[in-house]
Amino acid sequence: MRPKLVVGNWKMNGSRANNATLLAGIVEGLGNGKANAAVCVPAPYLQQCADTLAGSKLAWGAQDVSIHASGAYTGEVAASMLVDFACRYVIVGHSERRAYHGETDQQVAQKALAALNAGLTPIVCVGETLAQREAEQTNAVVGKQLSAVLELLDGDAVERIVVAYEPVWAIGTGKTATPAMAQEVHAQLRGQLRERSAGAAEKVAILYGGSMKPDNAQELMSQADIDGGLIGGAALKAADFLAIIHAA
Ligand code: 3PY
Repeated sequence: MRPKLVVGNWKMNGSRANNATLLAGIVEGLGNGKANAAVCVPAPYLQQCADTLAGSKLAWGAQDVSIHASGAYTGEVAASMLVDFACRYVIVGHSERRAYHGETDQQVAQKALAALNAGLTPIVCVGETLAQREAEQTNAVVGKQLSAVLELLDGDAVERIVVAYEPVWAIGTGKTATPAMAQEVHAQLRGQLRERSAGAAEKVAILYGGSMKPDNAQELMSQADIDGGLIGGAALKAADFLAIIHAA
């Protein structure tokens, strides 16, 4: 049985003052819950996480990473730098990065590899647009996105990734895939992992993202292949985020 994982994606939200209240509220409410939990925050707040979360049950991470190790790449953040801030996770290939920064499947795969090489856990996001779903291309689109990552990773490195299925049409829209719709895609992704390695299929957590909220979290996470959530807006309120973690 895979442990559940709930990760907050703060996106470009936060301030030192608000973060302090939010992080303290989450840590206080975590209690002895079974699920693992983490927050992926804007890079400038990683030090604040390292300072306030060290020794707590809440892990932290970033929302993007460079494919390069160092050098003349203005604005980029290397995986080794995230390790300096004791990050455990980094999100790669979120649909907002793919859409607004033109990230390709191959670049996302290289980001996942850079993260793994530094000892981080990449949370690899895949998902289809509404037009792609309506054209019945969901399986092909998410399959290709995951394949690009699997092709680049050697041996058992695949076992160290986390996958997040986030239908683009459910991000920031309030629309959520039904549990059955999400489970169908998660099962396909699990099958794809199994073709690569039975061990990876058993170990890799596949999270659902896209408007997961306290009122739909439990039903989504009770599906056989949904191992947790990547949470957007609801991760910005301690009570909502905790309700999702406790529903896991
Ligand atoms: C959302 O739920 O809006 C997300 O994009 C989570 O990553």
